[in-house]
Order: sequence, then structure tokens, then C-alpha cells
Amino acid sequence: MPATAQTVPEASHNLQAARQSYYDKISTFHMAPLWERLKDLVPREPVTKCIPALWRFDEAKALILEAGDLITAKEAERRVLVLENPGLRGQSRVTNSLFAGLQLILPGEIAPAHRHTASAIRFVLDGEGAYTAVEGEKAVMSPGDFVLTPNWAPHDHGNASTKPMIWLDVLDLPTINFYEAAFAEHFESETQPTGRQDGDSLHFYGSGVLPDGAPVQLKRSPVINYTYARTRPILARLKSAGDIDRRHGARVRYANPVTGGWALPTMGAHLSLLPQNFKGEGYRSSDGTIFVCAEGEGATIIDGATLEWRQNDVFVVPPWKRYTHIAAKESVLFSISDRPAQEALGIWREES
Ligand code: 1HN
Repeated sequence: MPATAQTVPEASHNLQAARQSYYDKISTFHMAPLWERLKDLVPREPVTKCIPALWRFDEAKALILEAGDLITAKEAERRVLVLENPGLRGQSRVTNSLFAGLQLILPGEIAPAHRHTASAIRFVLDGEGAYTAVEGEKAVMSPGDFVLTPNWAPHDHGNASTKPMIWLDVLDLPTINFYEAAFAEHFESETQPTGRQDGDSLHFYGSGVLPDGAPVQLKRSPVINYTYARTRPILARLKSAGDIDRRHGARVRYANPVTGGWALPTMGAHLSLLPQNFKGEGYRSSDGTIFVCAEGEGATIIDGATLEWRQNDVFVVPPWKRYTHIAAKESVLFSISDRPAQEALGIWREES
């Protein structure tokens, strides 16, 4: 009988039922129909649970200082408040691929030596003179310093100053854990021997000369601390030279000085100066990005919603959401994302 207006709904109902019972049957064999899942598996554009979010430093500082009364750095191993994206609660993620947290180390404290497969960075927010020791070099830190802990590098922190120090930690933990390739190790001694002087790695590798015979193929930068004292004046010179990107301002990329590549294989960072009265052009890219206001104040409009930021506030722009920076006052933004990992896979995209 040819299909008619009357017979089609019933046929279609029968077909739906037949398909469902077929799906139920193959499910018992641990199989599933791809054609029912294709839209979720292969979206036309990035889909993310990550949402725009901002953490105010004045609130965060009061909260983390409270933790200082409740637990020691040694007991906690790392006294860190996890910055959890409101769209990813319970997952210790600030974006789908990155972890972020605020770490407090009080005068006299030590955060003991360990190493892990996750790479970490610190961006210093508050305090002066605490150190992190990485691979035998003690980096004494100041606000705005960008400090690397490449994967598997032994690291411990200490605060020999008289003031609490707070910094932002960003780690590629969700990325490493996605591969289920995480290892970690603790050391007998709480601190590592530091055979090098503070600043050695920046002097050896970041000055246009290299120790003779230094390897030229490195997946990670040999510089441990990109100090704000060195980097900030470069932004001022870029601005004077008129080298101001219409989307990002006068911006530098933290590079591996030996290869010109990113400082770490999984995370890439920039520092940018937004001149007074900057009104950026819209931009989006496939890397969800964490920003810190290092100086000044302004706002970032993300898909029509405005996040207003002041010094040391941390905020997140999800992947492929269009954003625009505006700044009435001259401001400096630090930013970090998983762009190097996406570039290594050949999938990174941007659009202006
Ligand atoms: C870690 O080792 C540090 O070394 C900071 O300071 C934050 C978050 C998760 C796992 C390990 C650090 C961390 C971390």
C-alpha cells in the first residue's frame, strides 16, 4: 500500500519504536548509534560550559588570609583557593583545560618541594620577597613577575619576608588529567639545594647571548622568572613606538628565548598595555583565556555582558566568545590560555 497522510504517522511511530528497541539491544553489547550523537560530538562551533566570570581581589585577599589562620602551608602542602568557573563547579577548573587558584604563603612558611607532570605558572599579585625555587634556582618574587614551573621540575616555595605573599597559580591539570598521564613525587627534604643565583636563568638565556653549547631545541623556556621589572618597560616602549594592536593593545608574548616558541608547551601568556581611553576592537579565539589586571582599571565586554576589573582582579573569557577591552586609564593585563596546546594540535583559531 502506498504511504498516505493516514499511514505515515503510524509507520513513523513504528519505526521510532523499532529504532529504540534496536538501540536498547546494541547498548547491552556496549555499542551506540553514532547518528544519534553526531551533533554533540561534532558541533559546528565551539560549545563550552565555561562562562565569563570575575574574582575581585579585595574579596579574595580577605578570604585567603582567613585560610592563613586555619591551616599552615606545610599542612596544606599548597594553601590555595581554587578559582572555580561557575559553569564548571566541583571540577577544579577555571576553563575546561586549565586550573587556577590563589596561593598564600605567610612570613616564615615553607611549601615543601615536590614535582608533577602538570606544568604551572605563578603570576605575583601581592607581597614582596617570597621565593619559589625551581630546578635549583631561587626566584625572589615581586608583583607582576611571571614564574614558570615546567612539567616535572622540582619546586618549593618559602617566605623569608615580613609580609604575606599572594599569587595566581595556573596549571594545565585538567589537560594532563584528560590524558590520564599524571605522576607526582615528593622529596625527603622540604627545600631543594639552590646551586644557582636568583636571576641566573634570565641572565643566561634571556639576554641575547646563550651559555655556549646550550641546547637549541627545548619544549619549554629555560627562564624561570620573567620579572615585571624587565617586561613592563618594554610595554612602555612599544606604546611609544606606536605598536598598539587594535584588539589587544601594546602586547608582548612570553617567549622561550632560545626557540622563539611559547614559554611552555601547554600554556601561553601575554602582557599587554591598554593606553588611556583604549576602546578595543572585538576579538575571539578558540582558547578560553584567564586575565589578571596588573595595573589600572577598565572593563571587558564579553558577548554583551560587562566585567569591570581593577588591580589584581582575575577574570575569564570562555573559548570563542567575542570580547572587547576598554580602559579609561592606562592599564596592564596579564593573560594566559591553552593556545600553545591548541596550536600544537593545529586547531587554534581566531577572528577579529
Ligand atoms: C601545586 O603544586 C602548586 O606548587 C600550586 O605551588 C597549585 C594546584 C594543584 C596541584 C598542584 C605549587 C597546585 C599545585
